[in-house]
Order: sequence, then structure tokens, then C-alpha cells
Amino acid sequence: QDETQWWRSAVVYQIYPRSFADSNGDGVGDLQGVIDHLDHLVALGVDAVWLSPAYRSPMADNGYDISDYQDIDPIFGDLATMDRLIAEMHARGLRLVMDLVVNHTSDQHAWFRDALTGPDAEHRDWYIWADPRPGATAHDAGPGQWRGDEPNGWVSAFSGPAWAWDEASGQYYLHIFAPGQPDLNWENPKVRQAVYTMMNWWLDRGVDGFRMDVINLISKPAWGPDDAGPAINACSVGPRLHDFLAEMNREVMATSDKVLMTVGEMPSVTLDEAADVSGRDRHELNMVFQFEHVWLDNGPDGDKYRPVPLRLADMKANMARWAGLCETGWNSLYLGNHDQPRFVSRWGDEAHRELSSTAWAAMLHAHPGTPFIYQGDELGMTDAHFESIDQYRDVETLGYWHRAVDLDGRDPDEVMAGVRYISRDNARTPVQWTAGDNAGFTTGTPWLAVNPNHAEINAQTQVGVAGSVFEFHAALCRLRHELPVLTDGSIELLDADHPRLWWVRRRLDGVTLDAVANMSSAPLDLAEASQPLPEGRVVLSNIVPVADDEVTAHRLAPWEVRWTLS
Ligand code: TEU
Repeated sequence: QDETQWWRSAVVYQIYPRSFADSNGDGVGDLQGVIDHLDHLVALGVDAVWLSPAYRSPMADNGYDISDYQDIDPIFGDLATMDRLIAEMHARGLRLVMDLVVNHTSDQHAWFRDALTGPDAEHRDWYIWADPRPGATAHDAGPGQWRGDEPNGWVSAFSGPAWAWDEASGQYYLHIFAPGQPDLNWENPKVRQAVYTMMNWWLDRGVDGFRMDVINLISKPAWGPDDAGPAINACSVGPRLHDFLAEMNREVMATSDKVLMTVGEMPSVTLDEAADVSGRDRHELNMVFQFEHVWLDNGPDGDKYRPVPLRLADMKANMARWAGLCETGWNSLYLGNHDQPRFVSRWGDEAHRELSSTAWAAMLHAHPGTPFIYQGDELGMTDAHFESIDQYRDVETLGYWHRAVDLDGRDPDEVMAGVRYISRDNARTPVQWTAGDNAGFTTGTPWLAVNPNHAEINAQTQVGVAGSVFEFHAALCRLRHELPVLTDGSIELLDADHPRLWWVRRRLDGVTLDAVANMSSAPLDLAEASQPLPEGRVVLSNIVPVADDEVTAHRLAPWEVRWTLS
């Protein structure tokens, strides 16, 4: 492994601490719970962990609303536990990538509380304030509802206006997400310096990098009263984004004596923009999380709660296209995280759960870029399958439901179908460690219901057990470290239009890796492929091979995936 670019050949595991493991019985996962399960990650063979926010927070958005960047929320532990986590990880050769949420703070952050004291407050200009729209009249409206004189028509990512009214000063403040997540004003150099100082403080504590939450939104565009639509689109890659990231790189990353990993989460980013952010000679970030492939099944107007079926050919084309990013910059590879449903439920087939989850994972890992495994996906965990809206906790889901059902009067059954498909809570149910009570996640009452299928799907029955989904993921990690072609090889997409066959060919220095999968629940006759499968050494498979079987040679079983090296 080339230490100066360790993140190119790494596999990263994402921990959402609230749902990972609870050590003290309060029903919420915590940092001690992470420490207790580090050997799970060693057995899996990942290189680094991205830890979703554990900072002090009133939890309006499960920690993506931070009230103190330099403290740990008591529900997760304290700074001493954090220091122990870093030490225990480093002792096992694991690196820690912290979540950095600096597009916005919590409305309980000391900076915002000061800003609220009035237009002359020291921190007033740390946030984004605007007068009511001239000439418009306001009516009283509940929190999160339109008053009628908002500065413009930007819509928050969690439904409703992106502007919240401050009665005391007679101004609105901008919040692209929840009202409890006011956007920071990055035009103010004091804001930027405060962020860099805080990042360096974490680097001094030993962290190895940052995953930067919606970092493409920090530079706001010039806007007028007639602007409308999702604020998240309007604010993507604003005019000074590259200046800000280059400055951050100079003030933080370049001053570190170790090689950090930085990944910018960037909804709506284009391929060209991502190439600029991650360009090797530009010194901004190492890589990006782009969103195009997880939006392919969004419905009309990009409404993800009115999903349409995924066409595999679209996914194949999209991933092949984004692979191009790795020529000059770098891409990250993911199918799921704490904001997406479980990919096995979404795009696989739970009736073929082990096969379809491993087929998807293998095809993801076959692409150029750094793969991310979201907690539980290495076990083939499924969606929550909640029956009633009362079971959901996610601020985005509940905001959408309120708007669609209570305000717009849509049919609850229809809205519920969308929620069940796409809700972020699908992937936030507790990690299933055992078949026992609460899946071994907690001795108390879990904050979000444990999936009853933990009786069948859990770590205990998979770790060290040949043929399990877990051991398949361990093989993916191993192969990443053994085969340079996975990191550095060229890529070719074969049979691009085939609706069920996924075939990717990687090449490097005379070595060819063919990743071939049947992405359907029916057998696939290989005569349908445009060329014969190459003979070679099978280095990865999710079925038990039948020696010299004529049938297996000429067809792929439902959801069979095969990596062949020649
Ligand atoms: O998410 C940003 C984001 O754009 C989406 O993933 C978001 O979940 C929304 O569904 C878009 O449809 C990041 C975090 O990952 C997410 O958990 C936070 O809620 C959000 O930023 C705000 O900090």
C-alpha cells in the first residue's frame, strides 16, 4: 500500500453510532459500544471508519445539528471515551474519519444563540439573515410553514420553507435543512477560521480525516426574491466553493504531518464539478460522494417518496460514467448509508437475500473508487418494514409525511408506500449482533425498533462462517488489498444495454479482472452475452460451484456473481 495515497486502496466502514451498539442500556448506541465491537471490523478487514456525528447535539437530526464541535454528546459518551476509541482503533491499524458538519450548526450552538440576541450581536453575521420580501404580507403560521413573505421561495430539504422567522429582529434566517440547523455564513472569514481551528483541534486528538457533510452547499449563490425550488439544488457548488476548499486545505490538511482522507458529500454535484473538487493537482479534497446513482429511482420532480423502478442499464451506465472521475480525481463507491434504504431491499430481492446483497456489493466493489460499507450491509440487513408512521423517527420522513398527508391531503396509504420504500429510518434500525433480545444491541428499549428478522440475520451466525454475507464482504476487503487492478485498473462496461447482465472488465499491466453478475431472480443464459466469458481463475463467487457442471458453465444462477482473473 502506498502510504501517501492509502485511501485509494482502502475500504471504509461507516458507523452510525446511535444504531451501532449500546453499552449502557439507555437504548441508544454509544462510543463504548463501538470500542466493544472493534474486532468485528478487524475480522471484516476494513482500513478505516467513518463515524457519523457523535458531537454534542440536541438531536433535531440525530447529531447532524451540532451545538458544540469540541465535545461529545453525553448520550454517546465523553471526550475521554473518544480518545480511547481513537487509541483502540489505531492499535488495530484502523483509521478514524470524523463527520464534519459545517454547512450549518444547531440552533442551540453558542454562536447562533448569540446571533439571536439581535442585529448587533457579535455572531449575527456568522449566519445568513434576510428581510421579509418587500411588498408581501405575512400571515401567522406554525413552525415549518410558509408565512407568505419569505425572502424567496427556497424549499428546505425536510419540506417547508428554507427560511425561519425570527420575531425579535423581524428577519428570517436560512436553513437548508431543519429550522434547528441554521446555515453558517462562509463569506465571513471568522466563520472559516473557527472551522479550521476546530478541525486542527481534532487532528491533534489523532483523527485521520473528515467526511464533510453537504460541503458543496457552503458557498451561497447570489439570489433574488423570485428564486424558488429546493435550496439544496440552488446552493450546490456556489461561486466560492473551490476557494473555500483550497483555503481549508492550506490551513488544515496541508499542515498535518500524516496523510489524511477527505471525502466531500455533494448532492447534485456534476461530474465536472467533482473532477475539480477531487483533482489531484488542485489540493481541495481527495474524493466525493455523488448522488446520481441513488436518485435513479426517484419519481417525478425528483420526489424520492414517489419512486419508480430502477432500470439496471441506467445504473450500469451511471457507475461507468462516474468511474471516469478516477482518471484525474477520485470517486467513492456506495450503495447505502444512513440516508438511503438498505440496497438489498431496494434493488435486490429479499427472497434471494444473501445472493442479491452479495451480487450488488461485488459489482459496486468492482468499480474504480474507494468502497464504503454501511454498518449492517456486511450482514445483509434489510429495510425496517415498519407498518405505521408512528414507528418512524426521522425528521425528513416525518416532515414529508406532515406536508403530504396533513397539509396537501394526499392518500395516506399511497404516501406510506413511498415512506416504506425510501425512508432514511430503513437503514437506521439497530445493528443485529445476535438472535437474542433486541439483537444484542441494547439491554434497554431501543430508540428505533429492532428488525424482527434478527432471529435469522445477525453477526453471530455469520462471522467466521464460510459462505456468509459477512465472509463475502471480508473477501471483498481482502481482494482490494491483494489486487492492484481493483484500485488502478482501467474499466470497460460490456453489454451495457442488457437489462439483467452486469459485466465490468478491469485491466492493469496484463492482468484482467472480469466481474460478471446476473442481477435478477431468474437464471441467465450466457449465450445472451456478446462474447464468451473468459477462462481464468475465479477469485470471488457467491454460489457453491458445481465442478465441471455443464449448466453452471453456460448460465448464471439467480443473482450469481463471479470475478474471474486472467
Ligand atoms: O445529507 C444530505 C442530503 O442531501 C441527503 O442525503 C439528505 O438525507 C436528504 O435526504 C436529501 O434527499 C447529509 C446527512 O448525511 C444527513 O443525514 C443530514 O440530515 C443532512 O446532511 C443535514 O446535515
